[in-house]
Amino acid sequence: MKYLVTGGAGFIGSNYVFYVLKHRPEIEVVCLDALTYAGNLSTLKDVMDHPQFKFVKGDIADRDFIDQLFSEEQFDVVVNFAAESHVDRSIENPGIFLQTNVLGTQTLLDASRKYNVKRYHQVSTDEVYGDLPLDQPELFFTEETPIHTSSPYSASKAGSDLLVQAYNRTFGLPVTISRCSNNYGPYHFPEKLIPLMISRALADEKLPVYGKGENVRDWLYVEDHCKAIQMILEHGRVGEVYNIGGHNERTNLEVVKTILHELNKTEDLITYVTDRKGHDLRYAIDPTKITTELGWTPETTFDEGIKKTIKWYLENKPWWEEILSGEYQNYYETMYGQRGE
Ligand code: NAD
Ligand code: TDX
Repeated sequence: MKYLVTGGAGFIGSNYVFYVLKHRPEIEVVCLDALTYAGNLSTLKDVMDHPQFKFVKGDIADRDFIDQLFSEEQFDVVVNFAAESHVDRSIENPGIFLQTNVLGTQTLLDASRKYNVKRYHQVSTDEVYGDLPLDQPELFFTEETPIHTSSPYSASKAGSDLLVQAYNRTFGLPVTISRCSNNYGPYHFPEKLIPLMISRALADEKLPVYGKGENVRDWLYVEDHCKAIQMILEHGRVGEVYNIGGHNERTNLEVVKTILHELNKTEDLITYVTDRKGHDLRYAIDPTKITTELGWTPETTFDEGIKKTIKWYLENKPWWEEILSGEYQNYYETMYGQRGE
């Protein structure tokens, strides 16, 4: 079996590459990544010489290149992680989100059709369902929840999901879609909440909490997500959507305070800044379908996972310090300079 894993130099894609090489030695993995600001080749250094692994640099939206790659490699399975993934960037610059997330997905779907890929899997997000109110904790996202997006990012992910479903219905392409809640763990890019707060707390820098810090996210340790995707590929029903998440809800303030506590830092590092535009209030997944159909349950609780994650960031400082020392510095100034306290 030969897999194409797109976006494999990013956070979840790299963890998925490691998962497959470790647990499915019979699978050949070709990782395609454009190495945007979020893709980091050093993340893949331990698998670069693995006999079942190959890295290819390229853009999922480049039709000629994608056609040639599919023609040469004859993939059995495509797992599409490649995306612009940061909500705040989508508010500043929506165009690249449509280019990569929508047109890039379409390009991969066309090639998957032409070269008879046996399964196309789209890695999507719970953000396509919009948000839930803070005062009704009994509500959860199911696979039947209507698509109702808030940000250009989530709109672009919803657009790609709809295209994937259309290619299944219209052309019979064998597809599956997974919609996952917030991931955290090793190799998470330090623009996202958890690694941003860990790296800044370690440097005794202010921790910018949007609004009042009341928004709720349902946190999933990245390895649990990778395992779920593999179960969907091997046992999931073609044409279906599976939600992935595990009842690990926390307010942002709880998350930030936990990180400060674990690092022995004081809460006066917290600074409340202008809220994100259109900020989704609460995400919470009902994982009944994947649990009952495929037997998946998350193995790592938030309390364990956050400890493991902090340990990883402490032991792998060169990985994130290199990112913080480059172009990212301009990003932080541009994005947070305008927020004020
Ligand atoms: P990430 O930003 O860390 O990684 C994205 C990767 O895609 C990077 O390596 C980047 O170089 C690559 N890429 C971007 N544009 C590309 C292009 N045009 N062609 C080829 N490669 C390109 O993102 P992530 O957090 O690892 O998310 C991966 C996927 O999972 C995304 O589709 C995202 O929407 C989805 N997702 C993420 C989360 C989360 O909490 N991080 C939750 C649910 C779903
Ligand atoms: O500096 C910050 N301060 C802050 O309060 C940042 C970066 C975030 N936040 C808040 C906003 C959110 O309520 O923390 C929460 C999490 O923010 P992000 O890490 O940006 O994640 P989110 O917007 O929830 O989206 C994530 O989960 C769903 C991923 O980035 C998406 O790719 C995924 O689809």
